[in-house]
Amino acid sequence: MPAEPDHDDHDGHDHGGHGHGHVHPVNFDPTAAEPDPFDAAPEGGRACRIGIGGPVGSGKTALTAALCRTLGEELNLAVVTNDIYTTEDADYLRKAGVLDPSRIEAVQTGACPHTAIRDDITANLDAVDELEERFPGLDLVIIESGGDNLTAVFSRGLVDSQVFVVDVAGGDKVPRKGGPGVTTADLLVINKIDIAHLVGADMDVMTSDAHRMRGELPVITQSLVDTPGAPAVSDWVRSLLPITTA
Ligand SMILES: Nc1nc2c(ncn2[C@@H]2O[C@H](COP(=O)(O)OP(=O)(O)OP(=O)(O)O)[C@@H](O)[C@H]2O)c(=O)[nH]1
Ligand SMILES: [Mg+2]
Repeated sequence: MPAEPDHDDHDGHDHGGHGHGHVHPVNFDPTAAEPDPFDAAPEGGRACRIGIGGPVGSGKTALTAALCRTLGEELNLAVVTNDIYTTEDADYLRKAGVLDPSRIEAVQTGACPHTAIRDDITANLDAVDELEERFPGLDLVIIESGGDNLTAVFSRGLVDSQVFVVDVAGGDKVPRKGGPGVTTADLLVINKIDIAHLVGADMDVMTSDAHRMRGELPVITQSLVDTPGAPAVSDWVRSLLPITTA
């Protein structure tokens, strides 16, 4: 790039201005692309953080367990769970033996779960820091939100990418009801398709509504009963991580 003209202001200090009435940050590069909010590649070598949110009982913990089983051998992995009053989900994951118990941290939110993943993320950031200190070189931290409603999404200050899990039991209307979880999450998972026929949920309607609401963003339908390793979601997670040559 050609050298820029002298940026000094009258007081002799360089404030990054360049003579057209406004100030850019010191390293501003007008030719650089805007940062992609959906790019999960972590900065500075820290662990990639993936949030898993969605309504109560949709299968967030079951998906977290499946990802631990499938990816736990190949990745340096840890989990943070969120529950309102208990440590139920962390206890479940520890008991299920999906990961070394010390790789699982529980946050008790004490209030609406979305507060702890969106508004005041301190407790979750502390839990992630704790895990990163305990396990240097972590590749991935999965943060499971407490069950909430269709408006609950993670702050981009907490996670690099987020998965929103809905299930068929709520009826095939759920995707078209929208809300930021359905429309903006980096991945929408429609879970429990094995029981769709029992609740009269039409999978064609659910998937076409989901794609209509989300544009190019991906949608995965799955049953953790039929495919307990969550292969499609595991592949999606792998696609977010820096390529490693084992
Ligand atoms: N049939 C069927 N049941 C499932 C599936 N995935 C999860 N479940 C069951 O659904 C129930 C709720 O699953 P969880 O993983 O605890 O749901 P959750 O979203 O973590 O729930 P909260 O954290 O309480 O909001 C459990 O009994 C699971 O075994 C699935 O694909 N098919
Ligand atoms: Mg759970």
